[in-house]
Amino acid sequence: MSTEEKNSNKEIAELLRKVSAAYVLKGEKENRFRIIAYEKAADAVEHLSRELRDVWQDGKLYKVPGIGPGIGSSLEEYFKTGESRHFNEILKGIPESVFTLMKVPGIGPKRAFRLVMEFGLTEKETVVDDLLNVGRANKISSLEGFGQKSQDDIIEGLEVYQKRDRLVERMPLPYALDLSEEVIKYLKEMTKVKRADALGSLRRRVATIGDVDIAVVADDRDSKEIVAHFLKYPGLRSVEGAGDAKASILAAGNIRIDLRVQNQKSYGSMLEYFTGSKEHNIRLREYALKKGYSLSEYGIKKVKNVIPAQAGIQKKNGSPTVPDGRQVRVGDDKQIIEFKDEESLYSFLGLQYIPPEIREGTNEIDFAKVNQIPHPVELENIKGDFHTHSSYDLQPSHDMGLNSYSELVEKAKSLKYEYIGFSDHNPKKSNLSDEEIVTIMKKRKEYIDKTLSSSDIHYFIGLEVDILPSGELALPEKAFDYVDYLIVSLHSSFTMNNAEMTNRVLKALSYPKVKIFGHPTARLLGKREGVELDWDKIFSFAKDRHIALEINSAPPRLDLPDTLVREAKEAGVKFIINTDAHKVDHMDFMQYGVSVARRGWLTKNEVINTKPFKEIKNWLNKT
Ligand code: DGT
Ligand code: CA
Ligand code: CA
Ligand code: ZN
Repeated sequence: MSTEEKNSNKEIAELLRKVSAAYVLKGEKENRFRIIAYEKAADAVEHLSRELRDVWQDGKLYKVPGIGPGIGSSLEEYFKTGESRHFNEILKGIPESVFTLMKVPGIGPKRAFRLVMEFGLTEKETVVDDLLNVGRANKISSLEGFGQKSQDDIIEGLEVYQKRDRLVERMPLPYALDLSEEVIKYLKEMTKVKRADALGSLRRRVATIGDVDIAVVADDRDSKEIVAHFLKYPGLRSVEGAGDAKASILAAGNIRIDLRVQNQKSYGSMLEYFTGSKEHNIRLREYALKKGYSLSEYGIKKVKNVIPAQAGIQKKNGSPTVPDGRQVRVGDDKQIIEFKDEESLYSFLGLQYIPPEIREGTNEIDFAKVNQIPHPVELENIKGDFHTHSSYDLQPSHDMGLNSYSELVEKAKSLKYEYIGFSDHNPKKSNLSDEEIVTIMKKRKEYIDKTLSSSDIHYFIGLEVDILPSGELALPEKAFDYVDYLIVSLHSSFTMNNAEMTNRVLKALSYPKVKIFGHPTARLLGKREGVELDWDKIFSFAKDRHIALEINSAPPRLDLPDTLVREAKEAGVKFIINTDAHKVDHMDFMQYGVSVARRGWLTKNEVINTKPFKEIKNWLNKT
């Protein structure tokens, strides 16, 4: 892996992991809490959907879960000066090649350091090859504390590492979902597989996925056979590790797939554990511990005598029940309490059920304690799509869609929508005079009204308009008469400072008929970071002017990002979830946008396209 872009989340996460490893080297026992803290912080940074540096600039660094005063102040210094004296101090004397070796399966910080020092392998570019040569020359086995078996394991690990072409980037959610469905289908070819679920970040519907986690329900005696079947998955490239009830493989594209097999009796605990997030699990454990329980992927154990009422359980006929009446087995202190499903697990702990999408270790447990987790918006609540591109040629500034208005309408009907909005790109301004554009827009309206005169679902004529660098719109105001609404979007000139960009957007939002700010950060997952805006200003303007922020469901976008969705919600902003379809099939992307909304804690009340037609008309007329 090459060095990461300075100040990117990836670079920062790697840096934090290095510091954690350095503490391991300096004494695992004495530094236990530091090691955990740095790992936690690294995890949090890796899973952020915004750049940490921008979060810091917004003054919200300490709102990131896992970043406390100690790590936070070092990071501030790092962002300000490009270095942190504390990090430098800790990392002093540890060659970079140690950190490279730590990425090899089976090599931890201590062994990496020892091997580098023993054999003088300080070149990080060649350390993997160099160590492989040393191992093949049979020189590792004679080191004190290593031996033949260790040497073989190290060689194997190095070979696996070499085989990975390059470490894959995190992949956008929809692609990972497709892969998981394929694997689940394959696993279910075995009738002994009673149930299989995609867990981890997939189940939480995180915008990008590190690896795919799958859990299977089966009888204990069948687990070996199921693992063996998994290891024959046709897309398999290499096996990373396998045990009796779990295995990890690399599939094509170097995508890692982790499998766990567990029996039905304790599947609830497995679901919870393997869904994560890690941060949520840690908090849930801390919370359970306060009540005298210890939590694992197999169930809950009593760690000391607790008063049942504290744990939210009441005695009924002598044996405890969870509030919804489900029976649980509580035996002696050693006995494990098993949960078939997650509802009973959360309920046992006195918590409201927490939807997977918000299990991110922010404050969901506090909300669940007092029954305040809002009911998340669902795909079934969606009544229409306002961002669709047709094949109607209005000489657009960007790509046209592939299907006609009638075909889009048919698709909307098949999705049981009440209405649809058409938002072709604006006519290309550089090629046309204002008069020509007005004529094109007028003709388009006439065409749509004529074509769809007998349509049995409601339609709105919209347009997606480029926000020019000045903040002006790429559409003359005289053409506004021929639309019901405008979506304004950033499609060019992405590098501007925060203040300029904010003014640009605010200007664009202030035109009449602008009802939607399209894919607000303009990010492209894995390709382009989102633009930086003064979000508080944007949110308050949007709220006052009844402008919806779009949650764009297109797989490479998923924009507005979930963390900003939650902030915007708290600022009182309304949202609209759209697909940006360029053909009818794309209208099925709606589920991904709904996931983003759910991760942002939205209920259907904050999502405009869950409202009936009449309310939509009112909203469009509000200024
Ligand atoms: P990813 O793969 O980077 O997109 O994110 P996740 O959340 O899928 O993470 P992954 O695959 O490393 O682990 C899957 C779940 O397993 C994770 O969400 C929570 C659980 N888990 C993994 N490692 C730990 C751990 O060290 N402690 C706890 N409490 N849970 C863990
Ligand atoms: Ca995962
Ligand atoms: Ca995993
Ligand atoms: Zn579009």
